[in-house]
Amino acid sequence: MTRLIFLGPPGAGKGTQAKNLAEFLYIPHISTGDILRQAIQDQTNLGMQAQSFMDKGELVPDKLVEDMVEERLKQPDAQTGWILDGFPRKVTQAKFLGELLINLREGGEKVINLDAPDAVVINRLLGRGRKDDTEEVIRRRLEIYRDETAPLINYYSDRQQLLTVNGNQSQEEVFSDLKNIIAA
Ligand code: B4P
Repeated sequence: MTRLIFLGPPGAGKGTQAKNLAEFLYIPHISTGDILRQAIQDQTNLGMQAQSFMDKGELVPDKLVEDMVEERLKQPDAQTGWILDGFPRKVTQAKFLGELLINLREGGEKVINLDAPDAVVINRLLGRGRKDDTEEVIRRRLEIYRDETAPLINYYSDRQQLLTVNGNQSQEEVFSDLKNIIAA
């Protein structure tokens, strides 16, 4: 069973590659960013609470995201594997996930660290132009990535779960590297 977590700065290609890899492996692509954006569009309670954080490039409070991930991982289609994209984003969320997977009797998840330099990701995100893709908000997201998310690289490396892929290549090259690394 394949359980993968995508780590990396905003714009490294997590969403892009996680979607392609999930289709290739016939497992669900679970993107916390996509679920939150859908909740905002549907004006649900969760969406209304998350919006101001996302607009500023801040992380949405743990409890909201953790409840959302727990509910999603308990769905029938997630019983045969999954790709988590955008979660965990900080050590507290990683600890939550570790405990949740023990409770669900799941394990063996691998973590893919997809990296790319700041200048490259800033350019990509400015080119995409989502609501939270303004230069000021992107810089804030990168700062949060460095402070909160990058420590997860050591966290998962210490647990021998980390695989690293260079995100500063064409989408096809990254996808090819990903297929090789998960097959190895
Ligand atoms: P996300 O939706 O996860 O957004 P992201 O980190 O900016 O990356 P994304 O996956 O969208 O972009 P990608 O690199 O694929 O998070 C958005 C917000 O949601 C966060 O700021 C936060 O507020 C909230 N949130 C989400 N999860 C949370 C959590 N766990 N806890 C708290 N808050 C949470 O691609 C970017 C662009 O690059 C695209 O245009 C793509 O086409 C292009 N691209 C990709 N690969 C390329 C390549 N190889 N070459 C050229 N271009 C490429």
